[in-house]
Amino acid sequence: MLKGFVFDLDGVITDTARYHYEAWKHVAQEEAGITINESVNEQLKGLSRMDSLETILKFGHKENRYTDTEKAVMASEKNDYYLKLIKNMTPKDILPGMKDFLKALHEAGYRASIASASKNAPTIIDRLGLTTSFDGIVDPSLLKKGKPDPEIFERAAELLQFDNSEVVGLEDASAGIAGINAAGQFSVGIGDKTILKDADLIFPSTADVDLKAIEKAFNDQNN
Ligand code: G16
Ligand code: MG
Repeated sequence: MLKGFVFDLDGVITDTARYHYEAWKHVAQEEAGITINESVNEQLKGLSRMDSLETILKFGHKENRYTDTEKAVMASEKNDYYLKLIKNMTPKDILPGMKDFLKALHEAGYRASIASASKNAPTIIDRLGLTTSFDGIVDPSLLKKGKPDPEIFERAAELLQFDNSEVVGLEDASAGIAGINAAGQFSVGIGDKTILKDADLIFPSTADVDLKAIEKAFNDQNN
């Protein structure tokens, strides 16, 4: 029986990718002389802060140039810059349709949690005015592996005290869909159907996400 929903944050609830991009662009240029572009930014989606930095250094052919301490300084500089950018976020930054979707699922008696790789997820959820919409937020610093590993999605279901078979996971990245599937949860992809082809159900955008359609697809698969 369907009982709860596990949400990715960036690309599902709000668009933080543009702020991550702006912050990394600044730090990569200033600290390492690396000019990143949109296609590098695409690869950073869903990656942890440190994995993002490693990806950028590799792109600039500087993966062996810096000590762990230097890398930690760069990552923390990026975060300081990022935190300044997200300070201006407001409930207006919730992606289209998601506020209504959250309202509908609560009215129907479901519970929800957040499975985001971001250590800043609680701050962002607060800025968006959505703190009471979620019954839990996974702490990514406690995880052994990032997406596509299922761990973060399993923890998010545990926070709700539901079994993986009782929750739906929503994601905009293919690594996230792989993680949801590996956790044994029903996967909902938001975005391009060729990229998210492994999802159990796909909506082209957040504005299209529909509770009734999810319930129907979930029940069809489980009956
Ligand atoms: C998000 C972003 C990633 C970012 C990661 C860590 O993940 O997609 O680009 O690197 O969080 O963020 P922070 O530096 O704030 O800890 P998700 O899982 O919400 O898509
Ligand atoms: Mg995402």
